[in-house]
Amino acid sequence: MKTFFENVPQIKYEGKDSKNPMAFKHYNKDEVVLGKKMSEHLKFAMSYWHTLCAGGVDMFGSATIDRNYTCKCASPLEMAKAKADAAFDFMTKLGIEYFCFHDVDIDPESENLAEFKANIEEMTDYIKGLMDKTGIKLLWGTANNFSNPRYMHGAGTSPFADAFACAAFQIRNGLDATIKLGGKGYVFWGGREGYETLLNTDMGLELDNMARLMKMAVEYGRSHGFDGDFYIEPKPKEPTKHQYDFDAATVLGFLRKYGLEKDFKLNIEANHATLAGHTFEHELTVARINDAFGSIDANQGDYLLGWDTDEFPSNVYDATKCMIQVIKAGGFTNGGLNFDAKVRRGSYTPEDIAYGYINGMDTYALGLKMAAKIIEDGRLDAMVSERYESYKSGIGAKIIAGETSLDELADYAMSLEKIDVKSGRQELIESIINNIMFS
Ligand code: XLS
Ligand code: NI
Ligand code: NI
Repeated sequence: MKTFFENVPQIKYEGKDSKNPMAFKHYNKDEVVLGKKMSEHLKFAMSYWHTLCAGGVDMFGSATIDRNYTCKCASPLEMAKAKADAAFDFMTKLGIEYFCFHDVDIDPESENLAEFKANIEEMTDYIKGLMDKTGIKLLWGTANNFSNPRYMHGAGTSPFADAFACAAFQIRNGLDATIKLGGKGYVFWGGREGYETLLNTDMGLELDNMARLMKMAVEYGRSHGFDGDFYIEPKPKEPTKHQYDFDAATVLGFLRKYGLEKDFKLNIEANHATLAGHTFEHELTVARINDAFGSIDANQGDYLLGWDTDEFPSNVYDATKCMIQVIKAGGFTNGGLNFDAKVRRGSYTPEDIAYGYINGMDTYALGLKMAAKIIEDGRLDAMVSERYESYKSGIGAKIIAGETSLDELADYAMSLEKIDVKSGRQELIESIINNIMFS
């Protein structure tokens, strides 16, 4: 029988000199880097939505990718099962050990909420069978609380309690599905949780309500055996003009205000970071230094476009800087690298999806190796440590220990004959990094 990914063979590691487009050049899953296998460092996950569902629709044109995984004459449930078969075939061929999904990605079109719930139950039974057969695991689950018209004014932040209740219904299903499939993560990405104009918006009430919904989700999850991490995925804009989960720092403030910081970590997406006017490594660092580093949506944006293009990552510098942060955070625990990435609209063949993943996985394998080289080289860390040398003794050590006062510091400053401020050496550091990466 013809299968969707029939032209995608089992992808193997062939090394950097290989010219075979259907082979890894850098991702060698069992290769040990810094004492751990590459596959354990990277924990790659497939995004169900972009990989199996997105057809390439944009506001100027219809789908370019055929998303039928079996005869169009099949029932919606048979279609959804064929899609799941294609998903597991693809992951097996690529050697991807995890996946992430929204409730609606696996669900056939349903007439009403009761049918939706029954379909999710049947589909998660089916997917569990595929997971048992292949050994592939669930990284995280989530609910799509943004596409349906009932969420036009938001879900958890909707001014309408009925829409809020529907969001709760979908979150309960999403959590049930995640628990059933053994997922260790549950994501909140607030697609419509924001506003267009403050002229019609009670921001305080909306944020309080979002927190109420999250608290209920935590209570439900914890009392039904979910021991993984809840994540918030920050994004500053798109689809709403102003999204409440703007960036990592904003989300941390929200979590602390409502006492949610123990249950929630952050899922940092590269393209969302750049939309917020930050670098990817900035967002990862904010998460890490606040003990909130959880998981990553690995993709990249286009610096010339102001929206979430969700491209497959190919920028090795960014992947290197990302992996330095992952290593510094002690690696992933419940999280991983989810390719929240899609092929361009004109790349409409199933093989293009494989090329996207192969290069994405190779990019992160390179990033991991480069990050390890930079850390093992030690010059960068030494230069950073030296830059803060003045806090290791004298008045600096007193500042760190909290053993001084504004009076003492002011007197100290007045006693100085020469103020000691050294060069930041940015250009030198940049040349050292290139030297390590390309040596
Ligand atoms: C959209 C988000 C979305 C989340 C999951 O911009 O990245 O894909 O990862 O809802
Ligand atoms: Ni994402
Ligand atoms: Ni995104």
